[in-house]
Amino acid sequence: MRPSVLATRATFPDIAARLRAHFDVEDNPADTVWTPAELIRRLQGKQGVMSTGSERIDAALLDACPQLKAVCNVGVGYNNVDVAACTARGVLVTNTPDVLTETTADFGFALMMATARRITESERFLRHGEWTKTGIYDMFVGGDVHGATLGILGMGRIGRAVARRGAMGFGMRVIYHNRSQLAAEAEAECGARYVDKATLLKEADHLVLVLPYSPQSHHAIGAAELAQMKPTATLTNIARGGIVDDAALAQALRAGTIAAAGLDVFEGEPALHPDLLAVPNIVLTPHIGSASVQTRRAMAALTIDNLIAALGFGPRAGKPPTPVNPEVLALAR
Ligand code: 8YV
Repeated sequence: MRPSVLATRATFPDIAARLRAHFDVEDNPADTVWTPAELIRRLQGKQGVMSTGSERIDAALLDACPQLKAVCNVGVGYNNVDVAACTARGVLVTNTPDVLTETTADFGFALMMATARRITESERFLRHGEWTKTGIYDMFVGGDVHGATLGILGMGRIGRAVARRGAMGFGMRVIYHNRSQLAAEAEAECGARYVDKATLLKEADHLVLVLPYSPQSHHAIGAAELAQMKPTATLTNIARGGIVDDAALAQALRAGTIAAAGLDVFEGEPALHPDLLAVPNIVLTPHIGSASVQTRRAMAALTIDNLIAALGFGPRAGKPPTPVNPEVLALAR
């Protein structure tokens, strides 16, 4: 009997078609976001799932779906998956690192620049017909990006790619803070210098967040941290909702504690804290950091490679390219 798999969200049909060569596939062409109960119902009897950040894969789901062997998540972040619960039950988890690094770094840089130079705020002004006089000396003056100090919190692959853009493309001084300091060679390669978190907050002209979400990084930037930043500084979050205390950020933007923010991710998305919508000095995008055609296709293809291999098919049978908990594979041998 062919294994059955569930693709929880719509994806590129030509890429998804590869699943049908090996599996009976239930998919979701309407792209509905299922409730946890609906997800469990649809996962009954399935050995694999192609999941996204919209689905919570937790112990309750795993216990209700004991035949599940592989959770292949579209995205480099996998905080929607309880990896320890999966490992304890011998369920393999995979993600999509590397293929999205440069695209997400491009986006982070674009969002940081748009925030520093007030691009969307000034566009709104123009669209509303408010531009009635040319040559106003301080109209939408922002902060420079070139030559400024770029601060990066979290220094994985995407953090390093953002650092390279700042150091090599824009002559920025790049400082970072991370759980662990990079090796000297890695620091030299991306032109960044390690500092403690207090120094990062105090010295950054533009602070970019690129750390994974975990209980330890919840509200890593809240009122106390914002208060340590320069009043001229910007904050850009391309990491995960919940790393920033959105209510505290809205308050800081209103009070002028920092100059501006660029957010691609939010606590409780797709809902937004209403106060964020009420402040002008903010650039808001709907979690599209990895959204280039090439990268979204590469993410889908990698997820499908993982799922096919995880369930023992294809040229990499038993050796999925990007496992999160490879110890499960070792146990299965
Ligand atoms: C995805 C992301 O859009 O890779 C990640 O961690 O946040 C995004 O690239 C998201 O995970 C879709 O599931």
